[in-house]
Amino acid sequence: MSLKRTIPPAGALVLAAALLSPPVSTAAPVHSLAAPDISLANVQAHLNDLQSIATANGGNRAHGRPGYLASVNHLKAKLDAAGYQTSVQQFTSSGATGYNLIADWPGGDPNSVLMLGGHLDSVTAGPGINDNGSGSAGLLEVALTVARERLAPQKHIRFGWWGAEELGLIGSTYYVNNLPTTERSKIKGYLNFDMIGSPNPGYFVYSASGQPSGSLQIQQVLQAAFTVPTELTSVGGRSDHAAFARSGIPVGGTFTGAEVTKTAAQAQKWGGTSGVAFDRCYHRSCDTTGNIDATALDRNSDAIAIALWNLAGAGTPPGPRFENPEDVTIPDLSTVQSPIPVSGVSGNAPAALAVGVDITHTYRGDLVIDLVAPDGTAFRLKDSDNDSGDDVVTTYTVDASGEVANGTWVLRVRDVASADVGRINGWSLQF
Ligand code: DPN
Ligand code: ZN
Ligand code: CA
Repeated sequence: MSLKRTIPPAGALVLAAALLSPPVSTAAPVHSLAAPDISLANVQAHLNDLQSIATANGGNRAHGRPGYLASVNHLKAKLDAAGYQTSVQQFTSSGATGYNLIADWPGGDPNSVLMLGGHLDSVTAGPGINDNGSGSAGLLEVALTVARERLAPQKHIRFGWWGAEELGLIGSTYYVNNLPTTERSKIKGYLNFDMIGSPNPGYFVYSASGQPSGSLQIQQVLQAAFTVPTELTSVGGRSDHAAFARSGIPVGGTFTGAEVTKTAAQAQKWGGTSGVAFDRCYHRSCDTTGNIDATALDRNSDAIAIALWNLAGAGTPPGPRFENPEDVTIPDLSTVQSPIPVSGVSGNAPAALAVGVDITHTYRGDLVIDLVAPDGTAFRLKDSDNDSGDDVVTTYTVDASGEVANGTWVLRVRDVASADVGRINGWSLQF
């Protein structure tokens, strides 16, 4: 509800503070969950690459076979080009050299690491496109998206692609067991993605039950990342999160099902075929690019990004927002102000204080607009000029990092020329 006032005589200095009703301040502790969409086409392209690597190397990407190291080198090149710090960790298993690929995204708190991973090796029977080209490709595309977005999260982000999972979680166990205790304690969470594109998919999230404390948050973030209903599953020791869990690191992950058959109830809620395995080609030669459900792959790839963006503190949660919605008339050749009292914000204002201004005017070139900090420091938002357009409806960004946040901020509007008038409809401060 706006209150109109009589316009005082022209030339009068008007300090028409809109104090008839107290300014409304609305704190908005809403966190930005906005993770970017992960391109399904790009994930599928990574799967095609892995299929080609298998085809060119005897039909598989298994530990100790050339298709495995070719897979590592392929991913490493993409990650290096995107700005990751990569390393290849070697180990020996069953008389053959195995490799873990580790990729660190520069930045973030080195003492607080969020790690995401999955195994890159296949069984010898086939190319391992769902198991686990799918998790590997989803993770790769999320990593490349982090780079494209120049993400600067609170936590340090690290990805791992494990070798020799199919021989008994060899690579991931080697990695965890060879981390110095202090490095292990820096890892605040590990998310595992092993089989995320099953052709007759289920939507499973690793249950936090029986896992280290802190796992429940990961479980809940992953559950919330899906628009389809999910079921909790106890993956137990069947994938690479197990070594992390044994070290007390919170773990979680997603899974679209392997050799187990889909029930009628599951087919009801997820579609697909009941009485048939989630993945009929599990550990078989037919685990090719034809063995992927694109929707499941898409949803799970997006879920990886949503979990990362949330758990890494990536979306900068906006600070509180304050506004004064009261109308203040702007007579000719006058100065008017509208206050916003700010309280409950600790420390200084941000370097990008967003000042939303909504002014109706018949000739905005008349207006000089300042934001005045509680201590009287004025920030010029707009000067007068010959701009004959009307109204000023915009958001200015002010570096107010030198100003204490709490106190009364003022929008000061000066009309410097005759013949055109207007009013402040309202304004806001987003900390
Ligand atoms: N660990 C998987 C494999 O590589 O065979 C299968 C699996 C994944 C089973 C996740 C249960 C849960
Ligand atoms: Zn697997
Ligand atoms: Ca005027």
